[in-house]
Amino acid sequence: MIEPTVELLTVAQTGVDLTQPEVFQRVQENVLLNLSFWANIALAGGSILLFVYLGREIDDPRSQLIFVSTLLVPLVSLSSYLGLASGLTISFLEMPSGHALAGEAVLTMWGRYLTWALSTPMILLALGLLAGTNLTKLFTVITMDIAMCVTGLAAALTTSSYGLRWAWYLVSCAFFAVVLYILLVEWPEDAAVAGTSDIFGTLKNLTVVLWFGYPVFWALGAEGFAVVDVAITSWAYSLLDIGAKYVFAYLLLRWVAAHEGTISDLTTSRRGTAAAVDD
Ligand code: RET
Repeated sequence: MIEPTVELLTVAQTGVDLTQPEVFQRVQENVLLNLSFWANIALAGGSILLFVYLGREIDDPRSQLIFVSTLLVPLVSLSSYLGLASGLTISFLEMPSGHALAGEAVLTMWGRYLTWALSTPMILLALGLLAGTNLTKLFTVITMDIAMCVTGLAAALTTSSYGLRWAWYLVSCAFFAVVLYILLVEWPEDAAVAGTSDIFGTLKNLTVVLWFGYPVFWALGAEGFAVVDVAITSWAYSLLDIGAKYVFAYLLLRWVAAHEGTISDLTTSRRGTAAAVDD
């Protein structure tokens, strides 16, 4: 029953450049979409308070760095969702021929891809520090991850050719493959040496499984094959975000607060190779 309304509010007539107040109004009128933003804003706010509380007594510098990078995740998220809720980082883009919604202007939440370029490196920095990785792997994973987000943004913003949208998508997947390789092959070995295998294993599994959901929903949503409605895609991203960010961050910070000694030993024993970030 709600489908016609959703359609009407997420697909605009072409040739019409919507102003920011108009985009904002469309977001507000699409209750399902708007709720997916505000639920995450509330969650980000609550998480920031909880995380500050969890990290209040952390003294070790490496643990503090894990704490700050983890805290940045909900901080970026709050800003990201405010951008979406205000219509600032949403555009109606006309889809090229070949696309299921060719010729129609589709609501594109490009702000998501942009802010992922800031939040996902923080998740990886925290994970890498936990695994006791070296600077080379940390640099590699973070730059590849940023490249994944920026090329994902390019895929969403390309309106000249349907084929090129998918070309950008594939480039982004190639960067994602490098991130997965480091997460699944390199870091488990480092974590075993560091003595953080248990918690690293849990967080790695959570991360890998949930991160896979993002390219899947991109492909199914309005940006890709358009078999899933924009509001549903937005909720899918919002739910994935809850696991990939808040559950992840909570488990990590709870562990770090209780095992500061393990992280601190890691700094001392690997100084000169892995721990250059503390210098
Ligand atoms: C895109 C589309 C292009 C192909 C690939 C993608 C991957 C996105 C991922 C996003 C993870 C986001 C997280 C956000 C938390 O704040 C850009 C969807 C591979 C993996 C964890």
